[in-house]
Amino acid sequence: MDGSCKDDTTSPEVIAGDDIVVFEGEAVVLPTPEVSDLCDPNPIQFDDAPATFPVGETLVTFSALDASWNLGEDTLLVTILSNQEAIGLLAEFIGAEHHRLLVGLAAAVSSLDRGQPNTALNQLGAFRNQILAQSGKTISPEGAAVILAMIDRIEASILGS
Ligand SMILES: [Ca+2]
Repeated sequence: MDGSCKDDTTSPEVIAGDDIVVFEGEAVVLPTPEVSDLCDPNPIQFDDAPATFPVGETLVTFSALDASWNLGEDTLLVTILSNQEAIGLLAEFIGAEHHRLLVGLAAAVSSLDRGQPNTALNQLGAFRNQILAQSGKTISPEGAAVILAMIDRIEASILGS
């Protein structure tokens, strides 16, 4: 440390990283924050992330404490979407003009609301078949590919939650 660090009054700089949005059955992988300090090469780091994140928004604070007890902080927001909200995003993507397709998604949401994930998975499977049948017809192949990938992700989330 050089002379200017005899009386360090500058807090460590903490950069938490980007906010996170995942579905409820998916893992939350928090980034390693970037921490630097003008004087202390190795500030003590900690955060207040819960062991498991509830559905909804959780603000996580990353902190760094240097050898002179200066505290630096930064936050990021973790948003956990319920599987019903995930299906809602898919419905939004598909669009109201395909209202006949959306019936199957609404049924899956109702099943999840009633606590019947296996029924919801069956309904999503039927929905997948509808999308496959409409690919290249009322839905472009590119659009169908995006929808099918989202169905895969939602099914995995339901199985994981
Ligand atoms: Ca410092």
